Formats: sequence, structure tokens, C-alpha cells
Amino acid sequence: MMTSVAVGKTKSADSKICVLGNPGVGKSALVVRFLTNRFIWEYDPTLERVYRHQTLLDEEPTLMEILDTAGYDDSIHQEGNIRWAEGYILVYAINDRLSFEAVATLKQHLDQVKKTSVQCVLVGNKVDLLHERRVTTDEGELLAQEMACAFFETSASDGGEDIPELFYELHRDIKRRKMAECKGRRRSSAQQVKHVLNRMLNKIGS
Ligand SMILES: Nc1nc2c(ncn2[C@@H]2O[C@H](COP(=O)(O)OP(=O)(O)OP(=O)(O)O)[C@@H](O)[C@H]2O)c(=O)[nH]1
Ligand SMILES: [Mg+2]
Repeated sequence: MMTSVAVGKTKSADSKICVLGNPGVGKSALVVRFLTNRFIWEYDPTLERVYRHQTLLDEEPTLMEILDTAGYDDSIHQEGNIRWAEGYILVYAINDRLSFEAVATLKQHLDQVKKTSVQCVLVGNKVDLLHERRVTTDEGELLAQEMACAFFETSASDGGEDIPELFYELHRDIKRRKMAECKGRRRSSAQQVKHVLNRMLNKIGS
């Protein structure tokens, strides 16, 4: 079931996803296709927009926040967006070689800003424009392997049946990492308590 509804601002999102890529690769088209299953040929270049998307995923009520960024914006302001997000959809267009080459640099930048290997999904959009292809599927797959992430080739204009899945896959990855980090934190605070208790017992015993 997929619904996108306005929700109160108080509930915090289960995942915060940032969509990044060069201008014109189809970031907004992908987001709009995901949220409304529609495609509109003309979009204004995006300034920036956050969508809150509530759905039932894996039988759990789920709230995702999706930030559609402006492709031309490589300012310091973009760093705020990068810090805000917990996972990234990195988009290029298969008919735009430069947009593909920009992805590897972008991933390095994300890792630097977040001080970790960030969770992401690589998306080659506009596969309906096969006759204009400048990036092969193999090249996309190879880059995704290097970045240790999932890879999708899709078309926001041509139905894009797999578009929800790429958002959901990233959401699940984010959730898994958050749970692992949470368990790690709990274990380390339990260890701290154990350590303090041991020291107290040793003092009493001596
Ligand atoms: N043929 C084709 N055109 C697409 C596809 N996705 C987007 N477009 C077109 O590409 C152009 C740019 O799409 P946008 O979604 O605005 O791209 P963007 O990445 O959000 O661009 P900025 O917000 O300026 O960074 C528009 O004219 C879209 O109609 C696609 O899958 N196939
Ligand atoms: Mg846009």
C-alpha cells in the first residue's frame, strides 16, 4: 500500500533520504513518480523541497522524509542537507556522461562530510532514451559495486515500476544501520555500568 499524506510535524521520520545528482538528471521526476506515480514533462529547476511520506511498509507504519535538492547547488548550504540525511539516492542520467562521472566525486564528498561510508543507492535514470545512451549498464553496476550499494536503471517517464523499490531498499538499509548502532550503544553503556560496579566491588573487597 502506498499513500503520501500530510502528517503532523511532531513525529520524527524513520528515515531521512536526500536525492542528489547533477542538474536535469531527473531527481524531481523520480521523487514525484514515487510519491504520486505521475510524470510531468516540465519541472522548474528545484530550489529544494522536503516531502513527508507516510506508508505501510513491511507491515509497519513508516514515515519517510525525502529531500529533493537543487542540482546546481554545491554551496555550503548543501552540506547542511548532507548532514541532515541518513541515506542518499545518487542519480545520473544514462545519456549524460558528466552526470555519471560526478557521482563518484559526490560519494567521496558525502563520506567526508559524514565521516563514514554513507548508505546510498545508485540510480541511472532516463533509460527510455536508449538511443542516446552514454553510460553502459556494466559501468553503472561497477560503480555501485565500488560504492557497495544497490544499483537501479530506470525511467521516471516510462512507468518506473521499480522506483518505489529503490526508495524502500534505501529506507530498509537506513533502518538496519540505525538498529545496529542503537544496539551497539546499549551494549557499550551496559559495559560501562558493569565496569563501574566491578570497581566498586573491588574497592569494598580491598
Ligand atoms: N526522457 C526522460 N526525461 C526525463 C526523465 N526524468 C526526467 N526527465 C526530464 O528531464 C528534465 C529534468 O528533470 P528534473 O526532474 O527537473 O531534473 P532534476 O534533476 O530535478 O533537475 P534540477 O532540479 O534542476 O537539479 C525534465 O524535462 C524532465 O521531464 C526520464 O526518465 N526520461
Ligand atoms: Mg529538481
